[in-house]
Amino acid sequence: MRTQVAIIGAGPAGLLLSHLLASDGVDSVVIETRSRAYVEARIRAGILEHSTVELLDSLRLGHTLRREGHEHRGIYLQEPGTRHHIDFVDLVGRSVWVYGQTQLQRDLGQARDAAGQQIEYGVSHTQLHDLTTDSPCVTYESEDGRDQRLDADAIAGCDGSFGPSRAAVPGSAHQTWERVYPYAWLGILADVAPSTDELIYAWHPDGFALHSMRSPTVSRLYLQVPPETDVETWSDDRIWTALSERLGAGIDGWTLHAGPITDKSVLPMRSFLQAPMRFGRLFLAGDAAHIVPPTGAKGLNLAVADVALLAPALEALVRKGKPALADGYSEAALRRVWRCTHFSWWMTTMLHPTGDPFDEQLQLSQLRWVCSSAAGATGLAENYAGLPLRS
Ligand code: FAS
Ligand code: PHB
Repeated sequence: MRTQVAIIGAGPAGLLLSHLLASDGVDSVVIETRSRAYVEARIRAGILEHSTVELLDSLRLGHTLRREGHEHRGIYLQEPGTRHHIDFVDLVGRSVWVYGQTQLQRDLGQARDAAGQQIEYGVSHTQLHDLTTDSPCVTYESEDGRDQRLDADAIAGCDGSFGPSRAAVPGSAHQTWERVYPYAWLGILADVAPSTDELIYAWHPDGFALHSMRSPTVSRLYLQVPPETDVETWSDDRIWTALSERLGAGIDGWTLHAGPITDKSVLPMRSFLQAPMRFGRLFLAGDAAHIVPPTGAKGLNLAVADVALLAPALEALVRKGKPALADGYSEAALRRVWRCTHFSWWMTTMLHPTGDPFDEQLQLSQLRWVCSSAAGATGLAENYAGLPLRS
């Protein structure tokens, strides 16, 4: 087969990129190792930045989001006894939307179906070849067991943190940065109405807790646990007790409503970045190039920002033979990636106690400054609600 852009990975980055390329008249083929059902069922991100929603609206992909999603003005930051609302709309005029990645994945899949996009699910043995030529290709085994070769003008590595694209860049041609945090998140999905109107990020001496949600009847909550935690050691009762203590400590008149837990998992916390995000005709986007801890709700939104930059660069390269945008892609993408990497690290290290008394006083001082200073609150709001895509 031949196409203009071979896209590896049918997650948010890969599907949105194929949509953006098609709107620019560029053909692509998407190959995905998992089944469509698996990809669409993965429970991951829950917050869409202002810029992400604006982009989806501009592509006429925001209808279901605006019908089923929930716009939030801000978040609550909390320490025992004090819950403080940070109002992004008042501070920076931008809101965020609660809309699960599973729902966005479904919307993108339906839009690509309607456009007749070729997506091959269930592939294996994906390999990238001839990346430093103008005729790279991807070989793989299709679901029916046949060996395939996909020739392209460019390859988009949208295959996440464990895909082959990142590793296809020779060690001599890239630099990586990594920070592994000494804690993880235990996340639950529960069939119970949220006990809050907007997200609560709570610092507590026992550990961080986050109250998010997916709908008026489904809550999404997380609590800090040791990094190697076995999720089976946390019974439902133990989870609700810990969440209730960490989210409710000293908050008079507030209680956390418990309910049936329908999903439970432990999410490790790390920051990772590989640069440059390009090697020859291979371009990396999304988790294939960078990982952020979920505290800042940036992972999915960064993947969107990457492909919003990559699509016009690939259009200029493969349709018009103009390489300038493609040559500038990595540097432009990395400016936002490092900004979001810092913000995610800052939110994470501010809110997760490590048992070090000095660190904990610094965390509380920082939290109290953000909650009491317009400058501090505006800094958080600007980063959490998201900078304009072309910033
Ligand atoms: P993805 O990982 O979503 O997609 C990559 C795709 O490539 C996958 O479907 C994979 O199967 C496929 N692939 C891999 N190897 C392949 C191969 N060899 N051949 C073909 N295909 C291959 N972000 C937030 O903003 N907020 C959150 O709350 C949040 N929570 C998260 C919770 C969890 C448990 C995880 C794992 C991540 C979370 N994230 C969160 C981050 C997450 O949402 C990612 O940022 C987002 O999925 C990135 O999208 P992609 O770059 O498309 O990568
Ligand atoms: C979620 O709803 O899954 C979520 C929200 C905000 C975060 C992380 C996860 O910072």
